[in-house]
Amino acid sequence: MNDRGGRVLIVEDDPDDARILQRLLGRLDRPYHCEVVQTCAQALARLQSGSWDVVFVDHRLPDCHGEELIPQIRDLDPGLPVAMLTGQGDETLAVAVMKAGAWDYLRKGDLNGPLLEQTLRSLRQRVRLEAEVRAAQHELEELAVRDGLTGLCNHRHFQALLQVEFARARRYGSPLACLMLDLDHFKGVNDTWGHPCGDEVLRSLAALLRDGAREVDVLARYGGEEFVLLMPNTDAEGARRAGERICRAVAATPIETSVGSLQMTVSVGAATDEMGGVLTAADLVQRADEALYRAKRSGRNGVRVAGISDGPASQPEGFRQGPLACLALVSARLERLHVGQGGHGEATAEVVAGIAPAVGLTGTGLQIARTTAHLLGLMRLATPDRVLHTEDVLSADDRQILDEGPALAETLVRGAGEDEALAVALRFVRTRYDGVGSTAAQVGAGIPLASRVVAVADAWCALTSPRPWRPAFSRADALAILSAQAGRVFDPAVVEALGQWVEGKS
Ligand code: GH3
Ligand code: MG
Ligand code: MG
Ligand code: MG
Repeated sequence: MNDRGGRVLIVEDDPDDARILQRLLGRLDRPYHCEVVQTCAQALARLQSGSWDVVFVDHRLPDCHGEELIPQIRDLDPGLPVAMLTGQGDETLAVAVMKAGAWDYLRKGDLNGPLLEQTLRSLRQRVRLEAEVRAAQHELEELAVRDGLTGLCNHRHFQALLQVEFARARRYGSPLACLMLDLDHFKGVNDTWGHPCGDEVLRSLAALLRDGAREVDVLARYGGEEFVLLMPNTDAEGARRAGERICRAVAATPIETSVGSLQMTVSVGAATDEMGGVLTAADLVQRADEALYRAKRSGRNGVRVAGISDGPASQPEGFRQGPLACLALVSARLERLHVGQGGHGEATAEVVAGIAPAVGLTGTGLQIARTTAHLLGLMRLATPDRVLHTEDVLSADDRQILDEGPALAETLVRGAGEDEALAVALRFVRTRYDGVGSTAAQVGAGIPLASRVVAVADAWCALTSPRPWRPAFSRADALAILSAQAGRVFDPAVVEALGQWVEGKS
């Protein structure tokens, strides 16, 4: 309904009443095109097939009451003005029809030109107001889910969609991949060309990513110059390929800005919910974030996949060329074959790196600890499932097999002429903090720091990964288990640092 009149549907079974209303409408300044129907069924049919600006509904109709029809009209079009025609002196009915969703009512006996004019004016006003409210609501809804700069889904909305996609993937047993993308050296764009130019780059990149994403993917601006892409039904290999495609596309596309065209690159970290230790949607994002960190460290403009070692291009750090480098490569390949429960060395090394700063493990010491973690992962591959996965108390023989791992690694390290400190770290990695059961003199702070850190990281990764006989422990439970053993099995300061690191990531 606009100021030039409009189309009116009159639902009225009394031909005289219908004619009066039609005549009055015809005499108004604005031309109203009227159509009369006699029943509810006819009214609904006409409402569905045409476009209307206002509906007048009689109270008593052959096939239903007006107040039964009104809610059905509301369902069809909540914004369509409906006025009820009532008999004389029936105020109770008037209240009932307003409750049913009518916008106004007219007493047939009072019907005259000026009253009709006034009613239509107030209906028009309400239409305008409702449209304004709807537009404001729409804008609010958009603000709540969209990022203002790029138009992509915002961080908060992404978190909601992530929960939905994660639950869906679990329900249907299909893999869900998460890619974290971060522009390389973006600060340089701001510093050199100014913040507005940086904004242009972010907008262009968002458009580029949107063009490349599938309909089912969820693409969001995660924050600053970080984006996240959720890919349903995508496994680790698919995630890697998608990440590589994005890297290539960004590197190959000059980004046009007001200062000229700029060449940007992105780094990508990918993870899937299929890898061990991913219990919650937040774990998935965290793994992708950690992989992104690796992608940055390995030189940017590339993809790293959580739980999958980097292979020949970047072997686990700390190995020199030689026998150990070969073994590390073999173990990385083997772990790749067992992504579900493998990746233990890699995961442990990442946890080591996470908690190291808080306990003052830096430089060479940190590198030794990370290498120790990788070697433990490698030794796990050679440990029979029977020993790794038993629920029972280990037999003496099995216990020996388990303890042999670090000892074998130590022998390898010495044989390969690697760092003596690495050999020592390996020797003490299974030594309890209180020294119980150890024949060596080293106790507490006498045990190398690298060994104490790896011991905690190793236990944490084992607890938070599922095993055939038990699900993974939640982070809170795993922390509680380790805390209960702090001071006896584990260095309390390292357990404390782990707690802080875990908290910082959640
Ligand atoms: P790296 O390759 O390690 O990721 O380096 P970088 O420079 O991209 O990363 P860093 O995290 O140091 O810098 C990110 C910069 O992004 C810092 C911040 O000022 C800028 N930034 C964050 N949000 C916006 C934004 O909305 N617009 C613009 N123009 N800059 C932003
Ligand atoms: Mg009637
Ligand atoms: Mg960043
Ligand atoms: Mg960046």
